[in-house]
Amino acid sequence: MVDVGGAVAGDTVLAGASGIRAPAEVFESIFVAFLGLGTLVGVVVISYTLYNAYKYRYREDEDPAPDADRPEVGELPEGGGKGKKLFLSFGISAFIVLSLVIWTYASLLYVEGKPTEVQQNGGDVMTVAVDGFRFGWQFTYPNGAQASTLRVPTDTVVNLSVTSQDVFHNFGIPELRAKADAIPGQTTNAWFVAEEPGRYQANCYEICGEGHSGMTAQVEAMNESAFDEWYATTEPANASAESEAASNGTATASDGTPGALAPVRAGGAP
Ligand SMILES: [Cu+2]
Repeated sequence: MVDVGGAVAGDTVLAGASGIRAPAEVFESIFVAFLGLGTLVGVVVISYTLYNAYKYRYREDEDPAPDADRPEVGELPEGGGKGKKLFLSFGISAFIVLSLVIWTYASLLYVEGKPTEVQQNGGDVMTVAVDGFRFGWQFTYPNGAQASTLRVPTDTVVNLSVTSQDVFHNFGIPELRAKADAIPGQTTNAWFVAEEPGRYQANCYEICGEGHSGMTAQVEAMNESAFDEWYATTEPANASAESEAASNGTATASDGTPGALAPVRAGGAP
């Protein structure tokens, strides 16, 4: 059950087609484990309390336990069997708590180190730079292309390298369990794997001004082939600015109508 370094059998149980457990799955299993154990402990403790409250209820006619070895002030209660019960309950609690701490910590280490590990093993990691500004997000792809919608291929480790151009922001895609601070002059990383094509919403999670609540971005997970097709049409931000400027020039020179630009823009990268 303890998943140190991510090479244990638990790794494959919840893995998608990418063979990599996404943070969403890791956090889901931590949540389910804590919820399950918390509920179990709650049921046991409350039931045992109620059972004892009933068993030792006040009865006018008799002392329910005449020979009971009642605790005295300044003495540790021994309970049944010279403190065995106490020892057992402390022991089980300590075991459960320690197991949870170790398992959770190992899971978090896995989430922290996975993109690096995948890269070191020659796997595909797509790193996208995320730039926060008041009030929006800009995504820069490995080829230098920029967009305001984050398009990603499914079943691929997407590593977000998040920073900010002005004040503190925080980039988060709740459904994919990816979230990172956007701090000017620093980069923070978060990653995710989108297993199914679909649309998600990214939000800002750091109050940053009057436009904070509208500081959202669309995230679109596409089939790998659809993504490749789209990605092939993108070009570096500088290059597209240059080519636009160039076509600007020719358009203006040829007929002098700014309207002639429209088809050029429509055909370019979104
Ligand atoms: Cu913000």
